[in-house]
This record gives sequence, C-alpha cells and structure tokens, in this order.
Amino acid sequence: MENVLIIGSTGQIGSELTMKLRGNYKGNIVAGYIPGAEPNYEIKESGPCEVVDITNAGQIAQVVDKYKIDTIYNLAALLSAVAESKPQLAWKIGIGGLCNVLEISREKKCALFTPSSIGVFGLNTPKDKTPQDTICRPKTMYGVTKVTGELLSDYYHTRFGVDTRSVRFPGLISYVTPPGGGTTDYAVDIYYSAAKGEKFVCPIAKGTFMDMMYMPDALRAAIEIMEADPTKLEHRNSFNIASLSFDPEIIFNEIKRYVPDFEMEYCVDPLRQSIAESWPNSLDDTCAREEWGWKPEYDLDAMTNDMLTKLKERFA
Ligand code: AKB
Repeated sequence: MENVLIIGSTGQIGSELTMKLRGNYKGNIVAGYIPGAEPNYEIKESGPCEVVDITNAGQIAQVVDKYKIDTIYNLAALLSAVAESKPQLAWKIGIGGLCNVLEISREKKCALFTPSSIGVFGLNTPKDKTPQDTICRPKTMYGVTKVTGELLSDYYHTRFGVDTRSVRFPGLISYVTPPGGGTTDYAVDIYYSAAKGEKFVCPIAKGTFMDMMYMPDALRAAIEIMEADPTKLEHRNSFNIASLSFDPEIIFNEIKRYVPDFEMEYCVDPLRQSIAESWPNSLDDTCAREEWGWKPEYDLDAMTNDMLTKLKERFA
C-alpha cells in the first residue's frame, strides 16, 4: 500500500482512516469527497483532496491515474436506517458505486477495500457466536447491498484476480465524526448525552444486544486486512470481526460508573428496533483471528473511559 484513495473520506470511518493512513504511509493519501461534504481543516491541510463521486466512474479513474493509486478504500454508503427511506439511492451508491470501483480496480490493478457489515445477517441467521460462513438473508436494503457487495467483490477476485478484501463492521463508536442514519448510532449518541450532562432517550429496547467496536480497533482492522499476507487468506469478502456486545442497559450502567447522575429513558424507534432484532447478538471472528491475526484491543471500560474523557474535554 503506497498511494491510497479514500472514497467517502469525510464520513464516520473515512475522516479518521484518512488521518491514520497519512500518519502511517509516505505516499499520496488522497481524500475523496463530494461537494456538500467537504473535508475539515485537518484533512485539507495534511494532504491531497479531490472531488470523487462514487457514481462517477470517469472522475474516479482520473484521480487514480493522477496520483498513481494502488489501493482504494471504498467507504461510500448509506447506513441501515436511512437506506430504508431511500432504497434506490442506497443501491445506486452501494452497488452502482461498487461496480465502478471494481472495474477501475481491475483495469488499473488496484487493491480494493469495501466494508461490509453485521447488516448482512437476518432473522434466520444463528444469533449467538454467528459463524463466518452462515445464512445471509437480510431484510433491509442496506443488508441486501452489503451481501451483493460481498458476492461481487469475491467474483472480481476469483474471475479477474482483483485484490478485494473486506471486514463486516459492527456498530462503530467514536468521538470524532458522528455516524448518521445507522441502527447502532445510539451507542455513540449515549456518550454525547452523558458528556453534555443531558438525559439520554434510547431508541433501542432494553435487552437488544448488538456487536459494537471502538473506532481505533476498526481502523486497525481496515489497515491490517489490506496488509495481510494474501497466501493466508481463505476468505476475503468479508470477514467477521468482533470486539464488544452489549444492550442499552449494559452501556448505560457502564457510563453511570463515570457519570453517577446520568439518566436514560426509552422511546423505542420501531424501524431501528426491527433492524436491530434482525441482526446477531455477537459474531464469531475465529477466521479473522486465524487468517490475518485480528485481535481487538479495547474493552467496554477502556472505550468508555476514553470516549467520556475526550468528549468532556470538547464540551468543557
Ligand atoms: C448501521 O447501524 O447501519 C451501521 C452498521 C452496523 O453497519 N453502523
């Protein structure tokens, strides 16, 4: 990995991944963004930035040529809840966009990372310790695009030898850029409320478990999978990775250890709740551990401590 293009560099993952790659690698780390979602000062000042719309193949190809890109991070997507209100746009970005980057990667010999999600699973998937290779019959448009993306990415690898790789991200928790329109967003919002001294209104019901991960672990996963020895990879698109699994009560009680007067009430959002109930409680990530050495570093306590410290500093 030398010259890298991040498509969707101003989103929740992209904004932090861009800075981490710029810290780790010497080549051109190009932040691709769309008008209306401009990069922040830090991203703008620390390296090249280019308008790259995932739905515009010509624009992507030009930037790949200009910077001699060898690796593409394709982070453009609508998250699960918002994709339900705009299913056609979710398909256009998720699959139309993916077809563009797959073809460009084939023509220009780029490696390609496209994140998948716990959203690939559905109601008939085993809920606990969900295996790597199992039933993927999602009920959401987000899940449909992610399963299709996994299949297309594996097809381009076996048929054309494109170096496609991916992980199934759980809900990602970060104090830097908030997510927008996801089902797991509550696990970020709860920290913002606690740090601001506000009561939290939880849209997900008590007892609903989902996989979650702190952003530093997620960024390491996105980089380590692309650095992994290809001869060791039996799977590619896409690896289960796991770190934390909790329900709203567990995270609330954890935060209360640091903010004793923190309060929470429930006002369940039917859409997000039905999506959450169709997803697993916890994934089995044995294949990722065995094939490329995946291992999370943050537990719930370490994440909570870091999140609250950073957010309180910001709001002070
Ligand atoms: C979402 O909630 O839509 C995402 C995801 C788990 O893929 N955070």
